[in-house]
Amino acid sequence: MEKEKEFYERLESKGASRRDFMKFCTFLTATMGLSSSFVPKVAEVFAAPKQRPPVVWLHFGECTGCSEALLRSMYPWIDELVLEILSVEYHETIMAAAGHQAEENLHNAVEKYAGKFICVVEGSIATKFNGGYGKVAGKSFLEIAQEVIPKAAATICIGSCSSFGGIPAAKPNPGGYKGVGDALGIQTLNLPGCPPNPINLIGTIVNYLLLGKLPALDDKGRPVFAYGKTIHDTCPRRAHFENDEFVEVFGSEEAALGYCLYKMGCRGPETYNNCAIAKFNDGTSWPVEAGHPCIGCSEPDFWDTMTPFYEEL
Ligand code: FSX
Ligand code: SF4
Ligand code: F3S
Repeated sequence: MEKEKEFYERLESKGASRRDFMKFCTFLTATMGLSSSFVPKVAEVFAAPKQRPPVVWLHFGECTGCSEALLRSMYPWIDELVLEILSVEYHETIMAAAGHQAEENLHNAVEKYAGKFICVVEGSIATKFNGGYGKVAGKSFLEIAQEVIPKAAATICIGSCSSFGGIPAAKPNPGGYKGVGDALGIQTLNLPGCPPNPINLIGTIVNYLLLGKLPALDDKGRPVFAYGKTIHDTCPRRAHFENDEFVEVFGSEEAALGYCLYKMGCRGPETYNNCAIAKFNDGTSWPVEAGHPCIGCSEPDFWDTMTPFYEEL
C-alpha cells in the first residue's frame, strides 16, 4: 500500500492524476486484448511492481525513431512509467555513460544478468563484408548481436528495421542488412512499424510481467493482439471504400469529406497493424485519419514492396 501511495504521489508530481493513469491502464488493457477486469491488475504492474526485469537495449542500423516514439510522443510521463517497471541497464540514447565506460556497462549488464535480461533491439544488422557496414566501438553489429542476444531471456525487436531489415535493407542493400531474426537464424518477437507504436511495446512487456509469458505471436513473430488485423479491417474510412467513394487528388473536396485513400496508394489492405485503434501521440491521430495513405511501414520489405508510394498498386 505504502509503495502504491508513493507511486501515485510521484505521478502527481509529474502532472498526472490517478484518473489519467487509470485511463491509460484501461486503454492499455483494451489494446492488449484483455477484458476490463484486468485493468486493476495492469495498474498494479506499474504501481506496485513485484519485479523490475533488467533490460539491455541495443541500437544497430536505424534512425532512433523507435526510441523517440517511446520517449517523447505519448503521455509525457510514459517514459518514467516504463522506467518504473523496467531496470534499463544499457540504452545508448538515454544513458549518461559514453565511450569505454558505456562498453563496460554493456559487458557488465550482460554478464551479471545472463539468462535473465530482456534484450530490446532497434535497427537491423549488416551481414556482408564481416558486418563491415555497421560497427560500434570497433565491433560489428553482427558480433555484438551474437555476443548479447543468446544470453537474453527474451529478445524483442522494436521497429521494422530490427524486425525485418527495414530501410537499411532496402534495395540494393550493399551492406547485406537483415532483421535480427534473419541475421542470427533465431525467432524474435517483432514489433514492426517505422516507427512502431510504443503502446505495443508496453503491452508486450506488461503481458510478460502480468502473465509471466510473452503474448501469442503470428507466423512473422508479431503479437496477435496488435497485428492480428489489417489497417483496412479497422479503418474508419472503410464504408467509403465499400461505397466506391475515393480521394483522387490531395486537397480535393473528397479529401475534405474523408473518403477512402485507396487510389492515393493506401496499403491498408495489405498491412497488419493496430494504428486505427491505438493511434499515435496520446491517441491523437494516425496516418489515415490525418489524410495520408498507409504506406505499409510495418510490413516486411515495405520500402521495396509497397513503393512507389502514392500510386494505386
Ligand atoms: Fe527503423 Fe527504429 Fe524506422 Fe527509425 O530505430 S523502424 S528507421 S522509425 O527508428 O528502427
Ligand atoms: Fe482501406 Fe486505406 Fe481506404 Fe482505409 S483508407 S478503407 S485502409 S484503403
Ligand atoms: Fe505505418 Fe500504415 Fe500505421 S504507414 S504507422 S502501418 S497506418
